[in-house]
Amino acid sequence: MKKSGFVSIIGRPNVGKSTLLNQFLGEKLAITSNKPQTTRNRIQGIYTNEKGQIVFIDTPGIHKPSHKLGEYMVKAASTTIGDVDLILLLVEPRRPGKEDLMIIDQVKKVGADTFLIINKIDTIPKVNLLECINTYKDLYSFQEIVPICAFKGDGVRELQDLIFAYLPEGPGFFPDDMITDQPERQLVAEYIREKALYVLDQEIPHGIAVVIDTFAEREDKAIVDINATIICEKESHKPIIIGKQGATIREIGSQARREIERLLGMQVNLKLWVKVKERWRDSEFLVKNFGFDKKEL
Ligand SMILES: Nc1nc2c(ncn2[C@@H]2O[C@H](COP(=O)(O)OP(=O)(O)OP(=O)(O)O)[C@@H](O)[C@H]2O)c(=O)[nH]1
Ligand SMILES: [Mg+2]
Repeated sequence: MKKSGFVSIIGRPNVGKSTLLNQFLGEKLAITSNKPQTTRNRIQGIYTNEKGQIVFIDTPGIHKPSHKLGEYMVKAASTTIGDVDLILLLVEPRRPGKEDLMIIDQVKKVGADTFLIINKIDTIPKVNLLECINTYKDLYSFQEIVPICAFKGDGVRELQDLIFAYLPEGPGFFPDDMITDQPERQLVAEYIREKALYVLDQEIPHGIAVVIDTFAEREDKAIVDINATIICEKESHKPIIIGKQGATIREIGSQARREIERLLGMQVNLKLWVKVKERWRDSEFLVKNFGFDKKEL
């Protein structure tokens, strides 16, 4: 009998949740960066093999929100906790911080099956790992504790077997060849945001959103024309995003274009624009309009 179920990946910002999702699926479904609060929406990734189907839900990092967008993100993550067959709680291999403890409290309340996933084990000596495991053991009776290195893939295969062992029997929820619920346009917007996070420096990235204005395949040629706008929060950010004679935005555009072409398997003509919407992250109306799920607001 095949197995199937929903598995939520939760944890504080920047622990490697999206990296793990991508590693599982072997595709870039969720953008990643070294800056916290990269993921803003719930992202579904579907993994199917001969054993059955795992529907992963990558979530925004849980933190203390300071604006509407943050509230939305934390809600999107927290509501998955009670709704899934299994929770993967990701942490870094060191002593738990305030946010880790807060998340464990939430997990305790629901009492759902939870694996503790200790990620980034490449960053510490092995002896410290044991200490870390023991500290976490005292905090909650996790069903399993699994050390991994998400970006190299170490431990991911073992984790997959453990997940199947815990999932209930049943048929898949989605077609075998489906790997995500995200529309192409959304993936494209996210790829552009990832490159902006990468190219821009510290302060600006948190305040940007990317909106796809037009997305059209030409009738006579295998070319897609895409117009997208990078929304920023301050007038003073605009020239930084554009750069000297447009150098910065050109760099974001050409890095994004290469990945979008790989995704769509087609030549892409990408045009990027920049617009200012002051304090959009604090505006319910604007957060809604930048592609976030209205149910969560
Ligand atoms: N050294 C090391 N770094 C890792 C590992 N896995 C992920 N990272 C890095 O950690 C950073 C954060 O990764 P993400 O996958 O974006 O983290 P996230 O938990 O999804 O973050 P949010 O979406 O902001 O909540 C990136 O720079 C990754 O390359 C790992 O196993 N080892
Ligand atoms: Mg993420």
